Amino acid sequence: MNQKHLWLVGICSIFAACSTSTGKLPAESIRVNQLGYYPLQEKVAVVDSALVEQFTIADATSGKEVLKGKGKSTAVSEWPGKTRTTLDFSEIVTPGKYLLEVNGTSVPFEVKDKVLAPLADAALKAFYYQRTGMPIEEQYAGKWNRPAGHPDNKVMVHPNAASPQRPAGTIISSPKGWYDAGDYNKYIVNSAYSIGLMQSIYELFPDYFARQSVNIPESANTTPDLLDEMYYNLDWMLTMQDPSDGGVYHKLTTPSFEGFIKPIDCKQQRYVVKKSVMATLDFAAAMAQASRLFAPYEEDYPGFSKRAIAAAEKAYLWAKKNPEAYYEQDKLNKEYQPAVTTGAYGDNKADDEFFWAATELYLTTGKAAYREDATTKAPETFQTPGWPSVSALGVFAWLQPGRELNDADRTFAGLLKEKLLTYSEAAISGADTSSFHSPYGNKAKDFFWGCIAEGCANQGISLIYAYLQSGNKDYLANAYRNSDYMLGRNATGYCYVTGFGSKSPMNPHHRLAASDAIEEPIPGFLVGGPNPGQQDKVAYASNYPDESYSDTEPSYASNEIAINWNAALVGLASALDALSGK
Ligand code: 9MR
Repeated sequence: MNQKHLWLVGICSIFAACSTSTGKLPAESIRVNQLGYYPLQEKVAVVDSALVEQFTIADATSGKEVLKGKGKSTAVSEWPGKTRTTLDFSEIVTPGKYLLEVNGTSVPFEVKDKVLAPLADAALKAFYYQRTGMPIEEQYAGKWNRPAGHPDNKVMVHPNAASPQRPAGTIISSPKGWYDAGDYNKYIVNSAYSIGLMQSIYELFPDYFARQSVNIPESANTTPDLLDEMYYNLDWMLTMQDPSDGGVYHKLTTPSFEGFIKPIDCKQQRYVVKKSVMATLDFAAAMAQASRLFAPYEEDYPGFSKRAIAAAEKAYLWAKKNPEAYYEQDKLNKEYQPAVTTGAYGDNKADDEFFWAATELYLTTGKAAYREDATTKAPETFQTPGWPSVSALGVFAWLQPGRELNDADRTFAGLLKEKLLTYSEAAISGADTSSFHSPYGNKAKDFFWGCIAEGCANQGISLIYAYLQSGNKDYLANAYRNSDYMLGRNATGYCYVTGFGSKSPMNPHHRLAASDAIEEPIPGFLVGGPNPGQQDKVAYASNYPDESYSDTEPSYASNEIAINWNAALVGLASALDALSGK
């Protein structure tokens, strides 16, 4: 920077400082959880200014002041020019509507019971909107109804997936399932992982989900809606298993992404591609877990629990025989036509998938061979879940409260618990004085493609397991802080879920929403969020990692929606709602 620029920056910051200390703050600079706070939850706002000395809280209806407090300045952020102030009004425990006033500017917030329940419901309902191969009807979807798209009853075996029983060009039927994301393809790795994460949370809070009703076609049956929704995709996944050997095709896809057109206008041929070890193991894990969870629901899903475990065992056998069958799209494209350029979900480390699959198979069948594999593939350290890193799902399964374990298994689970608690202790350290008063969101490495789900929400979910294992409420409080971050108390001031909050994404990278001629996006979807990679090359307003977000449709790197991200949203919102009395 040259001298002249330095001088200008100096003058500007003095001017900014003076105008903030004396004049009004823009309302935008006051960041709250835009959905509100539970009565017993810690309540904090963050102001994008270092110069807030005091604040007041008034009852929004009567205008009467109910609290006066002082701001606490937070640690200076990693990025220049960003010093913020934290306002703590946790003393407000009475449900109601309030106004937070800072330097003459007011923003509303709410305190209420069940504050995240509508979000948890909408997050699950989002999967219904993503269903392929059936009409999305008005009685369930309101104005977002649409005719059935992508029947997937004439899917072609791609040359890279050819086998003696199914040569290239063989036509198979592989209907149902969810669209993966903003695109229209169906990917086993991401599907199975998303189901695994949601089924884990279901296993934690079965009573919560038994009471939930989100108005989907199966809501009237006796199975909880969450499981009904999982079934719609599990049923598709079963068709992706090659019956001759148990291997699972990596994905069902068009060669290249479709345009921003309606599902019914899509005409490209769809293919199943090479069977991969990742898809096969993730499939095995989710099916083995589903087999346990669906066992009580034989009436609605006759025979499924048995079918699921048989499919899982067959898949696992295939994976043991093909442990290096990675899906390497670029390599395959050099050998086979047509080239496939859609999402790769490539991953060349299978230990975590073996660990998760062996764990679920052991917990469902009790067979010693699976236990042996699970213990040898156990992770060295705890890592929060994400589609390429699924060991946490295995850890969660071992740590399921109330699971009956023998002594040896209890010892093994104890080791995993230690790893989870070591991770959690490090994660929450410093959160109290950090810029956003949260364990997530204070370091550059927190921001990447899909980080609001796979970084922020999944850290929250991990902390919930740590709380349930240890009883330490700090972990739970920090999980709530991550939900505050996701819902508005963050660097951009966005509540990152469509249809929720006062400032939320209007232009997600979502083909269904973009082609439906309805102004509002389909509600209940978590977008990927700030991503300094900015791979989509759209114009971002800032290059700071936590501000690298663009609410524009072409921004696939920061503003897409995806089933794995919504799985994280279902998990965090449902768990926090279920635990809100604690
Ligand atoms: O979630 C995926 C992210 O971790 C990767 O960095 C990114 C680029 O490979 O792909 C993301 O997944 C996309 C998938 O490949 C295709 N459907 C849309 C997904 C969300 O962007």
